[in-house]
Amino acid sequence: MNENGSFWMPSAESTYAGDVDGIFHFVYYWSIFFLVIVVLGIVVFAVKYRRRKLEMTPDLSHNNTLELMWTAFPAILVMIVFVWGFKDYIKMTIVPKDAYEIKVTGQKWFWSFEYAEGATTVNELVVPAGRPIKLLMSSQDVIHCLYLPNFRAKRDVLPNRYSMMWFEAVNVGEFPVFCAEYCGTKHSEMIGKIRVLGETEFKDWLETSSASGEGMAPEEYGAKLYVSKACITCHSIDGKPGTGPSWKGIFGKQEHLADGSSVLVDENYIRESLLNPQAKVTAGYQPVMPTFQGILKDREIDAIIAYIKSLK
Ligand code: HEC
Ligand SMILES: [Cu+2]
Repeated sequence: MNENGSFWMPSAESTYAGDVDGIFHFVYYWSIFFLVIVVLGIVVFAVKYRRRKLEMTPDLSHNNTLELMWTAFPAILVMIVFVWGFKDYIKMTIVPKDAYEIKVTGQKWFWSFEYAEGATTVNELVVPAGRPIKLLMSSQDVIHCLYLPNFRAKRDVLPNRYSMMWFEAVNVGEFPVFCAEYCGTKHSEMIGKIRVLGETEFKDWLETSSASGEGMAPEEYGAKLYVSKACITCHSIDGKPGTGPSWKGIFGKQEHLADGSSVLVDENYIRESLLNPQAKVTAGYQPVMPTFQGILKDREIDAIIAYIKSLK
């Protein structure tokens, strides 16, 4: 397996990726082998035994050796695939005890990742290389599926229960993260990336990200969160409406709501829009704003409010 992957597979980046590819190629090439034999057999027999003149088919009912062969050989192959597959499945399913845990939340339509040290990221999973990582996953709404093709890792992410997945990255680099369970209009845009860092780079990253916002002006920090928490995917700051209303000049203005009433856009309205977005839905928009309850800390909400205020 070379660094850029093969024709069939992207590059292998986890400790068990080679095992997955091994069994995949085993099943795959045996299938091609049998496909060729069966198709060739059909063609050769069809030509060789086509009806030419009126003659009786010889009275052949069976052939013991042949039947034994075509039963035993596939049975052996199936057993090999079963034992091999089960062994690797167990390896991929049982999370190593010393794994570093990261909480993953899927919701329409982005991923968020929370670290015990306090850092949270949106659509960017940062992990150290050479250390088993346990992902503790759940969904805020519908079923999603976290898919890391380079790591041969994929598992459904469900509302109301946890699912788990682990992997250990072998190389430093950046690789894609997808949602592999159709989850609504923007399912195809539920894309993130996984950034694998060296052990010391990861420590540094974790330290700065967990303390982020300190020493920054609130609106400057808010501008950063606007991008890193993915508000930018639905809200513009130049007045153009997107999936959600633009933030330009909304602070202090009367906003029309879907139920016909109106409300003043102030600190409390913005806070409520973030934590309980469906409480007051802006007229002309679908109620698709995800809740950021549990994702944004108070400090971050304050910074976003300061940023929206600054967008005159
Ligand atoms: C998936 C798209 C989407 C994302 C991501 C999103 N929003 Fe929204 N947002 C909406 C929609 C749609 C509305 C209007 C409907 C409603 O009020 O619920 C809205 C409304 C709002 C409002 C009220 C605006 C007004 O004029 O009434 C605020 C404030 C807001 N969002 C802030 C945020 C922040 C902050 C983030 C990022 C942390 C964010 N949104 C991420 C879709 C989104
Ligand atoms: Cu999804």
